[in-house]
Amino acid sequence: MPSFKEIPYYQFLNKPVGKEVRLENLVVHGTIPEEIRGSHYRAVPDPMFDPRFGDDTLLSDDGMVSRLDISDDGVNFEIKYVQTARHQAEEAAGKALFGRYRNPYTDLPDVEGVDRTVSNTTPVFHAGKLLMTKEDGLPYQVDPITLDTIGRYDFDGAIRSETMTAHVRIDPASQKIYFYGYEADGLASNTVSYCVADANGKLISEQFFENKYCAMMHDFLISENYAVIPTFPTKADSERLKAGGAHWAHDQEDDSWIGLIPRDGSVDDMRWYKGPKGVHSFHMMNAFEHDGAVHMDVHMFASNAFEFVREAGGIHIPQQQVGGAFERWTMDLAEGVEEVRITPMGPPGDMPRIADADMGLPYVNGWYLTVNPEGPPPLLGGPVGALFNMIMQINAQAGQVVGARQMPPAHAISELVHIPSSKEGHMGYLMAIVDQQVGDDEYLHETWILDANNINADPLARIEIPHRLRPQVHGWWVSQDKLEACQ
Ligand code: V55
Ligand code: FE
Repeated sequence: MPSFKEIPYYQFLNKPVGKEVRLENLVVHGTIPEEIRGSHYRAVPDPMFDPRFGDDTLLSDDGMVSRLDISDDGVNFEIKYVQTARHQAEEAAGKALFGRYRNPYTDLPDVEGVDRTVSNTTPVFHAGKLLMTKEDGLPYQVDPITLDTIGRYDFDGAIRSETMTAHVRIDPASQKIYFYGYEADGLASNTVSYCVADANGKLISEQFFENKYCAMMHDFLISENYAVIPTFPTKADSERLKAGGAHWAHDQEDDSWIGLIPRDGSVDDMRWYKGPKGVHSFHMMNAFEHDGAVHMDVHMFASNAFEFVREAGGIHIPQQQVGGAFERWTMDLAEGVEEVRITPMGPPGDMPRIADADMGLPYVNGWYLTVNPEGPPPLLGGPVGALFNMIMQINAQAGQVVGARQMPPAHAISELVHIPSSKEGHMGYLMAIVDQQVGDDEYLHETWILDANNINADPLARIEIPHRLRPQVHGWWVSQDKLEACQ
């Protein structure tokens, strides 16, 4: 069994922290605006035990839930493991029991039938519940105040899908939550569930459709009338899994597809549009309808952004050479149109963020992160090995990048959350964890709060987090009002 110390992926910022932490009365530099009261939740993968295999573990690390709580009484920080069945089984055994990423055939026989999901991708807050999601299973519900795990969440027994992805979309007007699960009825299956729950979290619709192939469908979008379902040719295969191989292999030669489902209608009315061959995207910024078309703004890559997924498909492209762009994909609703139309909007990047109030609607402001090829070298860490060091600001109406903030040398920035402002004409606030390398294996961490009206100004506030942190995946902002309403 390889140890963390021998696996390149677990070095630098990716070194496992391996424990729960609570820190109180954090030091704040500057002033936290009075309208920022609430909690910043983050999903942080952090493995408790050395993995049984060394090469594909980056997405299988144990999920932890992190909360930065900002109130009139001060700022506190806490991080706890999500008590998944998998985490509990391994903790009881004192070692890793599960095998390769999404391949149960490689698990030790002791854990046959135990839920393999690690709840490490997005903390989703809806209808007063905090759900820790991972696309290979159902979420785990966590108490938003204590961070204690309540249990596996199956919508009061209503959901039939075996999976729910980590990217959901909440309609700002109705507060309905739209989501889906792929491999919905088993490993490497083509069956996808499409689900809607109402503002109270009650599942009101679950339908199933067959996809073009079994694809890694990480994120999707809603527009006013459609669910926008992207399919890119990163594929699973049962035979490969049975032989103990990789769950995913990218296929550079197959088509990508966008499916439009009438958002509150039937999957039988789904319409498909063909996109370019071989491309892949993890995250989409927003979709909206305009001039008889559905537009989606998306972070596209020329291949899968994960090296282990490219390599499994025999694609040997060094990480820095994958290539991509921030693009607008347009699906014309006129009869007879069968292909997407693509317009470039900006340099490649990822981790898009918009205001919750803009979801699915024509919008102006959006932000994302990138590694500036002309900037200082990025910090090492995160799932692809290099961390982001630049914030990009877009104007979606103009269809272009309108601003950028370069992080200082030896700094990295994690995914932003957006916090709305009640002030007229104010674009709100952006908040994220910032890492700084101060020695070979020494780091400082702060939460920065930026004024979205001027992302290049000094942060309004910097909150010191005096403990080693591992890079997060996604985050979620929940206002104090919403937290109090669920007590
Ligand atoms: C991603 C992350 C995942 C996963 C699949 O960022 C894709 C992409 C942290 O888990 O399981
Ligand atoms: Fe994601």
